[in-house]
Amino acid sequence: MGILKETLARKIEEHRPRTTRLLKEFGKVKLDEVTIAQALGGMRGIKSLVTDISYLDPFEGIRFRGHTIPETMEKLPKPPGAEMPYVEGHFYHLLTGELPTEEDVGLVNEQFTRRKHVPQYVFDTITGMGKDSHPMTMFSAGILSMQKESEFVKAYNAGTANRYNSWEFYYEDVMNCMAKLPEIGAFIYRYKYKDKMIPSSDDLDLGGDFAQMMGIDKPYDEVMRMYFIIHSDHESGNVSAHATHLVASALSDAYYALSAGINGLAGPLHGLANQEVLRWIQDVLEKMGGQIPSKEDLVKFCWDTLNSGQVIPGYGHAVLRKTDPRFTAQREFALKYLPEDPIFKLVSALYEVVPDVLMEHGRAKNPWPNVDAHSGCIQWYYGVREYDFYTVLFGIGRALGVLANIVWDRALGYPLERPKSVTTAMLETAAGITDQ
Ligand code: AMX
Repeated sequence: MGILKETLARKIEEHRPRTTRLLKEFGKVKLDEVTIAQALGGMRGIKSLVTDISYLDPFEGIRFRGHTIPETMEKLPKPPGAEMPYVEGHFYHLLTGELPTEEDVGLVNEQFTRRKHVPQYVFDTITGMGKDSHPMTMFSAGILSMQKESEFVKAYNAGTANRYNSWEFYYEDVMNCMAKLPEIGAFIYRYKYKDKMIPSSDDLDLGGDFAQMMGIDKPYDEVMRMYFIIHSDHESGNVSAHATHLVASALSDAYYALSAGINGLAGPLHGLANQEVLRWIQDVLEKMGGQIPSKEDLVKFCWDTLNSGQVIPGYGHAVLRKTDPRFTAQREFALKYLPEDPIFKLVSALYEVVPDVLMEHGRAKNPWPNVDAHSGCIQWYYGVREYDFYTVLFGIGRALGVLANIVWDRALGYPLERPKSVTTAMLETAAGITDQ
């Protein structure tokens, strides 16, 4: 057992009695009540999922293992001369709940290096789909193609996986899968838009290696460290996290589960919003003949979008009720590294007008920007202008959180997820409606 797995085993042993006690002694304590509006409204706000890996406060934003984004950035070890922490250290933090030392980071990096070789059939699966497939379809299919490698399935079929040790096989699958995702992502980019693949290097950290496989110079390595960290987890109810958790609850292995989560991330109301933001911005620029629009023009474009029945991408959130700190982290980076960039200026100008427009529109509960309002602009600046690729970057980051979560799901014995549905007639009866 490697040292990371040993630390995790210790943490799991320490944690299990807490869950067991809550279930045995306090199982009947009420956490929430469900209204008809919630049953019809996408289960917003119903407290019915448990994770200790991250928590999303509507006003403060995300905390990873109790740490805000600025605290996370400050406390995690960083490569020499870098401002952004090692992604490997963040993964250690998500998985174990402990802040890693430099040595711990090295151990995760070593694990990833040992496990990162991507089998040729994964590339064949992706290229076999043709270049006209969306990058998220390629990414999901690439992940799913590796399902036959699952250590959990081997143990399950051999009868050696049980309620107590299943997490160990999930852990092996999670580490094997996570180690390969940067190369699969970079391969999709290079295959679809560039001429040839750039091989992975064993001497770099995850962020640095990803940047060099993309073929982009510094400080793109810093961009990607920040990017993967801020996109990693957003508690359990969002579509990608919930889909991964739900599928894994059937004891489908990590490959099946992550592929499902990635499919959810590919929706325009979720992760695909980052592509939609850039598409929308390009549309605005095209209509303006390449000129930066005035404030009045922007207000008009916002209303045109709303009046045509579309949402303004990158704004609003199901839980957040203030500017997303993931937006703020990227804005601070952009103010430092690309303050004069025209797309950044446009993103900043939108930040000044969209909230007022959405408030006047009166529908969105949260008129403030989310993570996706900013992420494309930084990618564009560093030369990744193929915006339909952006959600793959989100997906590599999101995998860190959702994969850590399914290891803990098995460790704490969370069962098959199976909420109850009712009929419309039952809702009417509950509401006391008698005239139907
Ligand atoms: N533009 C226009 N209308 C919006 C809006 C926006 N950015 N955000 C919310 N609304 C509308 C909703 O469509 C809904 O309209 P309806 O009453 O006609 O059905 C109404 O406001 C109430 O919605 P809500 O309760 O505020 O939001 P929600 O929880 O239903 O949805 C979200 C949340 C993110 C899907 C929504 O804000 C949205 O569509 N935003 C734009 C897409 C986006 O940026 N998605 C990325 C979110 C972050 C992420 O997951 N990556």
